[in-house]
Amino acid sequence: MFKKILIANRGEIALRIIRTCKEMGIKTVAVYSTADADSLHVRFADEAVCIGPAPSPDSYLKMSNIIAAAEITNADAIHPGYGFLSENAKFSQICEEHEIKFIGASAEMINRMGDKATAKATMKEAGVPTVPGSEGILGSIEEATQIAADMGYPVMLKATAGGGGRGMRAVWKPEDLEPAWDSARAESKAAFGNDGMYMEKLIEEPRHIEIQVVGDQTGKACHLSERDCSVQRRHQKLTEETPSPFMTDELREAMGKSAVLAAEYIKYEGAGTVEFLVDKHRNFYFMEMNTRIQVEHPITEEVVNYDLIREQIKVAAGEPISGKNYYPELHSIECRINAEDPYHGFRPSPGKITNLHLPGGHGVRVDTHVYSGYAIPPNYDSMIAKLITTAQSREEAINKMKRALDEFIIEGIKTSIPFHRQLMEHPDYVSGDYTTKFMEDFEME
Ligand code: MV4
Repeated sequence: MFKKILIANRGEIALRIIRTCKEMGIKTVAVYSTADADSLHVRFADEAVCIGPAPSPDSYLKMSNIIAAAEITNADAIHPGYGFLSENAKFSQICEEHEIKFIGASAEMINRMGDKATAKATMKEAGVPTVPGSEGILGSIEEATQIAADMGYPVMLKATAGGGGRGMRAVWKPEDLEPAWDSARAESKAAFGNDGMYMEKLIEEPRHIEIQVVGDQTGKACHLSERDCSVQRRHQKLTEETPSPFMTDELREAMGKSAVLAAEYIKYEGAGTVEFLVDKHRNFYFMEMNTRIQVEHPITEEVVNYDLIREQIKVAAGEPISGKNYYPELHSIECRINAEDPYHGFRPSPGKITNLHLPGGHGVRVDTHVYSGYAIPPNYDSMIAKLITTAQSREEAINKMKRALDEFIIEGIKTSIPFHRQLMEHPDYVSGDYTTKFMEDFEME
């Protein structure tokens, strides 16, 4: 087992990892930018190394400084968390070359799942359901036109180097295809240096339901059931829940089996997430595979009683998984509390927290790094806390969420708490009858 792990991240996820390391008797090294000198992950770690100034490219993305910090503190592993370098193949490779265990996917795996057309082709070979569409990258607009005509509109053009909604265009009519082709390729070339595009039949009003998987070094994988992440705004998840209100036992079995099939086919090692699109007939299709721990992992932990960070560390150290799958015994909801103003287009609201009171009580978990007097730096993403409520039923989890949101006091900045409070009373949310289109019609009162 590792003796010392460097956490190459900040904020709540850095704290989350430090907590599990402490429980496992593993020493921890925090890295921080000058803007985070007073951040809690610095205080909670056994050691801390300043790796540069506030801008991420000069600190949390500066691979040389992070590797240097690992060398001088003699860390034997690096946990990247999510975001930053967590899915950076070059960083994974550099860790391997320095004989520092990267607690994440190999460079080869990151590249394979990071190229969306390759990931999809791999899944299709494995026998995982995929959306009908082009066989890989489109060679020309003529080929795109032919495939769209054969499939019928609407279709979805996607950038192979994209993901998370970037470089994607829905096309409803033949005359719109070429302009969409030109603009999507230009956007993808500019953003990723790669203009490879593929095409799929457009799935109307899909749900985003993802399956948590864990694979070990023997190539065995298990699943830990689903998370419904359909409530998103501009491809930013706002709230997630498990079990999905749209799930049935047979759909869960089928999706879980597909996710394990996918992970075992690629011999996936570590914690991963297989994302699916689910249509109104409960057909499910592979969307993307994420090779990192996700923001929303706590709701899974709460309903199956399993520490995902602990399992990531154990698997990275070569330990086998038990092999059994995990099914929700409870219902859990996560609300992402962001320093944003929901009454003004969710625009960022950085600043100093002048007063903070966190909710508590049975079934309430708050994963956060903020404290009263903490100044939120403008350099990083706006999420300041994750509020998770867990209960025997969805109705009780919603009631507990409403009560916890009412208890949650944050003064000095605007937050998305009022949005979540209103969401918990929205008829389509309460009924569970929502899709990825839900936020298009949502209005703050
Ligand atoms: C789709 C789709 C409909 N049909 N693919 C969005 C980001 C990336 N994960 C893929 N996404 C989509 N792919 C086909 N063939 C609709 C979306 C989509 C979406 C998916 C999940 C969650 C939110 C979404 C918001 C808009 C579009």
